[in-house]
Amino acid sequence: MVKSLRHLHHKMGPYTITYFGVRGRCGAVRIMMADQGQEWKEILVDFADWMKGDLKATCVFGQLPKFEDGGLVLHQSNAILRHLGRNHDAYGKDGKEAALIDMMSDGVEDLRLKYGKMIYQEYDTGKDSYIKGLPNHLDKFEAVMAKNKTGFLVGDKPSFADYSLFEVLLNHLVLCSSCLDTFPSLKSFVEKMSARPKINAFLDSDAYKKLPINGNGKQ
Ligand code: 6SG
Repeated sequence: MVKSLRHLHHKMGPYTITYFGVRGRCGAVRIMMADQGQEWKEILVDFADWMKGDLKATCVFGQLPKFEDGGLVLHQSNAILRHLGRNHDAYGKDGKEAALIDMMSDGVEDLRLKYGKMIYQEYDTGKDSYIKGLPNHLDKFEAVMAKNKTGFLVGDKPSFADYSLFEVLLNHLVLCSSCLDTFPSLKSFVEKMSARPKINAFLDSDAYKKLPINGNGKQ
């Protein structure tokens, strides 16, 4: 009995995500866990339940996602990505690579925040100018990707920053399907990441496809 329970626990993996039924701040976390061969438990929270406030009161910053690794409870999506990076050797081979990965992750976060502001606050009035200005942000990632030549931002295997960039680029391709046409290294990065067998299977799953990108239905 103990043995089979352990087996079940092992199969589930030690991870649990508690989040709204969107990709949002968990998109990259889920893709990373899938690519690292992890299984995880999903607790989907609907907004009416969230509004009751009980769960919110237990969240460190009053927000989701909440992530559990056994007894460790984490909030903040980028802290979750970093934790997975440490657990699965996706945080560089040394301190210098880790620092560069942090830098690129913060660059992705800046883009994510601009994207979120446009989606949630100014979709109708700001979408066109956002798309117009996009090359000025994407070219920075293109330059790093082209310079490194391995197909990843830093080092020669995917780090948590690559999963985060990949996911934000997928969202941007939905916003504007031609946005990578002038960025060959980013285009090839997205193609290669999408073709990694575990990512490919995850992106093809109902669990992924049923979730909207954003909480307000805009994309
Ligand atoms: C919203 O912003 O999904 N968490 C969000 N909102 C609820 O009461 N820096 C951290 C991080 O990286 C940001 C956390 C993030 O982890 S994510 C949160 O907890 C709160 O503040 C975006 C998202 N939105 C969808 C959504 C469903 C219910 C609340 C948010 C309906 C749709 C939008 C508002 C109401 Fe909605």
